[in-house]
Amino acid sequence: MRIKEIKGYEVLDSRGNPTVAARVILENGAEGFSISPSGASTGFFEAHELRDGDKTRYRGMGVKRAVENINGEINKKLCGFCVENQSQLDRILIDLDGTENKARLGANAILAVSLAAAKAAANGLKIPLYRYLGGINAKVMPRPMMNILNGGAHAANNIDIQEFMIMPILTETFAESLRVCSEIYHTLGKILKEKGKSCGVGDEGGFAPNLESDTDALDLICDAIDKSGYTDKVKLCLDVASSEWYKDGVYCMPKRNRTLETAELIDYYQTLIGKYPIISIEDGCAEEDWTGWGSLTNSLGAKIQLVGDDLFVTNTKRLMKGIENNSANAVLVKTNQIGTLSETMDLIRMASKSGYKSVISHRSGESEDTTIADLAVATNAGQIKTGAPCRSDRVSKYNRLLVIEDEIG
Ligand code: 2PG
Ligand code: MG
Repeated sequence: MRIKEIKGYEVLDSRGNPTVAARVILENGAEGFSISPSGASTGFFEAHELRDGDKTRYRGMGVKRAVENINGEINKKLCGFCVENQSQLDRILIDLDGTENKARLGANAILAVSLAAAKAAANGLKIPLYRYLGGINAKVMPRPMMNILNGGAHAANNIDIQEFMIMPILTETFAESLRVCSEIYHTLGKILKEKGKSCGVGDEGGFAPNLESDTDALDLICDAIDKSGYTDKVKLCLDVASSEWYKDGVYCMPKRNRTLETAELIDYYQTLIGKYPIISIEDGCAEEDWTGWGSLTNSLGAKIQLVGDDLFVTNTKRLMKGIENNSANAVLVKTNQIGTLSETMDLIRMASKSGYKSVISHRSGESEDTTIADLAVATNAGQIKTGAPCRSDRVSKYNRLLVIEDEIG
């Protein structure tokens, strides 16, 4: 199955900002189409998202240059290439770019092509993407880690913690997990309404009210779980996104203007875990605070899941450092942090070999692209974080998983 043509497009993401789409067309007529997502609380060490910087278009956020790179150099290089050879195709893209962080062609351009190529191959073979990527071993439906209350960089409210998520732990199917989460989401909406709080939503579809404190948010969510009839059946997960707080060696929560030393922050988590059914904390320490991550993992690593997002940025080199230093015990997986499908799958393999869990994740800026749903099943990752049951950019992934579950049984 040889590539006939690759086309790039400037399209919009869920925040209405430009992003890159790619279409890979094969000589046999099969095609694949994919759209790169885009983050707001981006890690410093992520692959580079190429933007035009031309202030006369989209406030400088246009991606015409990245699209031109697809239509020009990338198309020229990959025309005639056998699309099933994904790792070599990704290697060619990496070498063609020639930089450490994909800054020349743009990780947004490279990723869209990498994912579209995999989809074209799957379509050409007439098999679903999860089957193409995972083979006969693709069989584990992920548990949703569902963000129902937004704060931090994802909402214009007064909450410093970025994501408050729920995870059903006793459900037997994905469909049941989704139903439970959706019911709790609606109960939370009702509670907020009764209290006269805003039911407007943040970037990932979770509610984004102004509240007294972060614990106020946790109390409301626990209340919603109880009122929905799922006490003890649903646990809580947080994405603190603390890289956003870290400055000059201390953590300053910007919205409440509260400053904590690393040890105080870990104590704060200890208190929260003692009081609430929290089973996972993401980015509990900042991307550069390796010492803090060591202490955090020593203190809490045996009790709960500690997920590295900005810390690892889906990069095997950084994950290796984390494994060697006993930092975190799980990794967040975002395809656009690294920029190719093969590198993403390499990371998941490395994590699994080292006893680290993987959580497949969306970005706060998303689209109708559902690749991560297939990726979660293909890699048997077991967990997916893809926002609230609200807004099609989030719901499309859940809906894709419902179809996959129906197919694999
Ligand atoms: C995160 C993500 C996704 P963003 O921090 O985990 O929820 O947010 O895409 O803004 O980095
Ligand atoms: Mg995160």
